[in-house]
Amino acid sequence: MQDDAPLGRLEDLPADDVQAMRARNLVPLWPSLRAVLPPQVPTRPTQAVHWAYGDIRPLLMRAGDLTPIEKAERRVLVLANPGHTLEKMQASSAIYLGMQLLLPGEWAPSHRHTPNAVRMVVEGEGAWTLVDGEKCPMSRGDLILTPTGLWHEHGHDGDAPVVWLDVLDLPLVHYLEASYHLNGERQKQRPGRGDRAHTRAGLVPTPVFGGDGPGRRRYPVLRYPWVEARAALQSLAEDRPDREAVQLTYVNPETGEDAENILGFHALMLRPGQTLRLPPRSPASVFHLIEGAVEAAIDAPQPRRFALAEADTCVAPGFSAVTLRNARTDAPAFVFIADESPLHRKLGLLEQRD
Ligand code: 1HN
Repeated sequence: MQDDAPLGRLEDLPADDVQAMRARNLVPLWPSLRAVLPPQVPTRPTQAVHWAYGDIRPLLMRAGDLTPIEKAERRVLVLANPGHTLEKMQASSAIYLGMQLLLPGEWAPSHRHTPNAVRMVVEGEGAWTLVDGEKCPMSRGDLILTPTGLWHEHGHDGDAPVVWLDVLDLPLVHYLEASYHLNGERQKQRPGRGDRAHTRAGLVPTPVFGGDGPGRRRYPVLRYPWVEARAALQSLAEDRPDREAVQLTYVNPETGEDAENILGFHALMLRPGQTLRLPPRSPASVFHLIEGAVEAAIDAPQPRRFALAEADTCVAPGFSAVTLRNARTDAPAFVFIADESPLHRKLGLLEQRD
């Protein structure tokens, strides 16, 4: 049978029949079948969109003047994809993005919720996030997890604004009717520097005597310092000049699995002048430029080309090829990538074309 043979339309049916069906909460499938199951490639409301930090920053600082933290809880400008309508506050079908501002001395109170979050620190020093009792200092480029169900609050002991990019799987969890939060008391900080327990790859803390350890935590690493990730990328690039893609994935070092359940996180280095083509894959991807200057070309559904400056963010829908070009020939570029790949892998939907 022809793949896209025309099917009967709603208008082909007597209005009375349609009305009788609808009155009983019944709908004929065939007029809508192609819309929900298009040939070859999914329909993607997600558009390729670029958010320049130069546009966001003044509006975010103004929000800092206009709205005290007590009136916001989290002072965030959401990076909303017009393809989903701005009201939906989503960057892709599963990804939420927001730029959050915390001013010196402010405190964003403790809560926990079902969606998973991460923070990618964009600007400023002296802020921290307390996650499940563990204090995670925030420096530019650090990735900090606040996985589903863990208490988290933010504070700021420094003297200049701190900004970070929030990435959550909120649109998916909300769609699943599973999104809610609980407010809590100010957390007690665990003693020590838990954020430093796993700082050497391949070395994992273990108890010496059975039953004597603190027990395995589902999320043993909550903070991935940028100095470590950047150094690892540079070693990889130097050591493997044959290798086209210099990429690290943020994982749980005790299981080797993705750092969180639903979204995946990666750090990519582009060598000076390098052009890298990422083939079309089913998940949508977010590209946030940590360092350098990069041109991103996204081929579908509409071809778009973005010049990314430091701290800029863009999203590419699934099933689109993305070509990243380091615009500098004298320095590497570093890109943080968030994607929907763990979700697609777990659902058996992960697919690559070409
Ligand atoms: C949230 O908990 C934070 O804790 C930031 O900083 C953004 C967006 C939607 C839902 C929860 C935070 C959020 C959020």
